[in-house]
Amino acid sequence: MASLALSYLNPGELAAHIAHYPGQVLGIAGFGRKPPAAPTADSPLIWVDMPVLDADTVFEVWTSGTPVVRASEAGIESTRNAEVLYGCFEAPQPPGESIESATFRAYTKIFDCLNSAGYPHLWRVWHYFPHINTTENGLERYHGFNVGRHDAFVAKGRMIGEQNAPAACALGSRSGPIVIYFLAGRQAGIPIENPRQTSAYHYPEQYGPRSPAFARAMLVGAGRDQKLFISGTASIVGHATRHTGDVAEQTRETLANIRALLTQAKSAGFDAFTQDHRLFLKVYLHQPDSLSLVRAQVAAEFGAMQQAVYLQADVCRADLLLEIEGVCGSPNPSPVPLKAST
Ligand code: 3EB
Repeated sequence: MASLALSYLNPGELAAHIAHYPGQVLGIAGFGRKPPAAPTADSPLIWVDMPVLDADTVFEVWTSGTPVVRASEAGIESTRNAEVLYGCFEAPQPPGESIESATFRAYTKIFDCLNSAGYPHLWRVWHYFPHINTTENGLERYHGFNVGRHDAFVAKGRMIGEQNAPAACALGSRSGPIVIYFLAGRQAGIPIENPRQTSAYHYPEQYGPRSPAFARAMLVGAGRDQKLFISGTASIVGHATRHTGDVAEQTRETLANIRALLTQAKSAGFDAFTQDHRLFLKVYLHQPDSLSLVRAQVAAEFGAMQQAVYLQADVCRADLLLEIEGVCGSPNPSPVPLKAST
């Protein structure tokens, strides 16, 4: 996307970034055990209670190449430029309400927001909520989340499958509400599936009564401004978890899945290894003491093109020791000339 770039920043870098791109920050997600001091009132800011493994706080910052317009509707904080809309909100799950119902309400709100704003194509969604592997009302909370998400797609006339599923991830936070942020476009992206894996929306029932509504990756934009969103990726082949209990082998399998997605995206017209493209990764580890091992494997696989942040989280299947998400593209929001030269 011409008008979309990602940075992972520490608090000092965030202040400098905001000063450098006034009016162009689409949104900020802060990760850490403590709510970060709000660096600006000008951009949507959301916080996820999740330990960062090699720092106190990390900010994921989405920046536009052009000025953004801000809105707040039905509790969703959003910003938009000509092509992309960023939104974030906290979906509470009040005592007595199931996660299915809270998720259904949340997704209904997202689709209403996108439809009315005119950015109907959901590209990428991040979800964080506590106790993701805990059983509640007889259903694991991640499975309940999948029921609510699925039912909202159906209720809003978005059939789940290749044309409608966004790239996504869902991770267990330490506390708090369901935190959701997303990117949506005026134009549809190209969904990418992984030939090594069963599409998640075709998972058999053993993984829950409704299958997860997400695509393995989503390719958006054109030319040098393409971006590839890689969903949460783990040690799954077909639909089965591989290498239970072995973090090194799970990492190797996960990296093979990411490689497979880059190859698939290449056949769909994406070239990850040209221009100034970088691979931004968020690596979620179940066990913090696996940090140095996993970090070495990730660096060996992608070398200087990758930049990764390491977080501690519960993954959507209790037998997965890690999950990696990625964004591949140019690190800079394309500067748009303010005036034609005369
Ligand atoms: C989601 O939105 C994505 O089933 O292969 C993360 C990592 C997720 C792996 C998988 C699912 C998987 O539900 C969650």
